[in-house]
Amino acid sequence: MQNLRKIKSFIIYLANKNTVLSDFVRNFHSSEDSSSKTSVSGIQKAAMLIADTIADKKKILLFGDNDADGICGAALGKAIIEDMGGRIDCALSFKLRAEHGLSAEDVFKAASAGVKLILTVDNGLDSLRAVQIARENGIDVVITDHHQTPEDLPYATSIVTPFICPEDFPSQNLSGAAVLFYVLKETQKILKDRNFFFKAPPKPELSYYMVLAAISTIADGMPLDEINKEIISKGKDLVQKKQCSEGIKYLTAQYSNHSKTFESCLWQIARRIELPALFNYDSREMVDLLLTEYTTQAILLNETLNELNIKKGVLTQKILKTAYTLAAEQNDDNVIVIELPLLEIMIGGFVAQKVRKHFHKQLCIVFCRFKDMYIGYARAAKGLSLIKIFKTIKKIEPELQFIYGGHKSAAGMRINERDLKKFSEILKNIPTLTVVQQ
Ligand SMILES: [Mn+2]
Repeated sequence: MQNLRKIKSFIIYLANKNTVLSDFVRNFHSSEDSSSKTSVSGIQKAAMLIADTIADKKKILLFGDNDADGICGAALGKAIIEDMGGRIDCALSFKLRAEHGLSAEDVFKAASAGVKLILTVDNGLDSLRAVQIARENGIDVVITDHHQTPEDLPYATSIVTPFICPEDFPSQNLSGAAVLFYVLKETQKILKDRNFFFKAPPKPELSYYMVLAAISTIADGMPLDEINKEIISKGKDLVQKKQCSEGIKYLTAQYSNHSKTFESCLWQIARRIELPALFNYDSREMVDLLLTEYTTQAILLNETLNELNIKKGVLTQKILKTAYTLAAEQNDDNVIVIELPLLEIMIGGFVAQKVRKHFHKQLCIVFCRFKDMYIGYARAAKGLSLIKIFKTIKKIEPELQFIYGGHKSAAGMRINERDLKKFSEILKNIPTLTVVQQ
């Protein structure tokens, strides 16, 4: 059994290096016992697994997306799990990878570091291959996410999203960080019921970290329903009472000078902490920035962000100019599809949205070539669902090889070099996009 697992891992490793092997791997997997693949959704199962891993002193890898929501989620999760006595490593995704979110490379690293449970925040739903590799290596995977549900779910040990298990959440509009917050709240309850904390639950109380959920809610532009309003007002309250980390105190003091409201202050913090990822740098220092108890560290990290922000401004102007010129040639079409050279800065989503609005289009996709594929950043007008549009294209042309994920009006995709032209043709010819309206 042990040998079989090793052979499987090796084949998957090879497949990672060589795409020709990927079909073989797919067939190899489909012959397996399907019972080992079953995912159970719901907070209870996820919280139980996390609680067991903490209690057994086994190592957890918390894996966040590299945007502000994912970074806040990683900070919130790291702090809460550490407070509960868990052993935890933290990692964030990179924009320039063959896969969005958790990738095969991340799983191999985790396996060699002795990780027993991978817990995702704000990503994971589309990480089919990475999750499969983790399970093959005896690593449990708990996915917490808030993106749209894809057609094929990964074979995680447990999956928790407000769409897949709505009964577990007070709202469907939660940010990724807030989803994790509810999972960890349940985890703490389980450990408390088991008397794991002896006398009292750990300090600070969970609500201390609510400001991180508040930043992520604003960062992702989540609809401000009653629950989200409550999260933000709790965050505001904590900041006013100075019940937050020195990092948050410093950032809110810095950015409230330029902001009329608390929400716009959070918005500015969110855009700042995303800067390293835009340059494809590791975002882990941003987790440190949010959690640090040293003002000096906050000052130094914020200075680095200021420099990156200036660099971003210069590059953005240059890229937008090119994008507008290319888009102007397609002004008669319903949909704009533009290709930019691999950007020095990953602002494809921002450019797509700018172009879409500037040319009054319902949909715009910006593609950047990366190795033998294209990474696509799509933005659509409210009322459309990009996920449904991509599903429709898959139905029209099942031969096209592309993967996608995200939200209704902001989504990402990866497509084979040879399929890009055909994909763009179909997309441009979907009749007025009405077939895919919500
Ligand atoms: Mn998110």
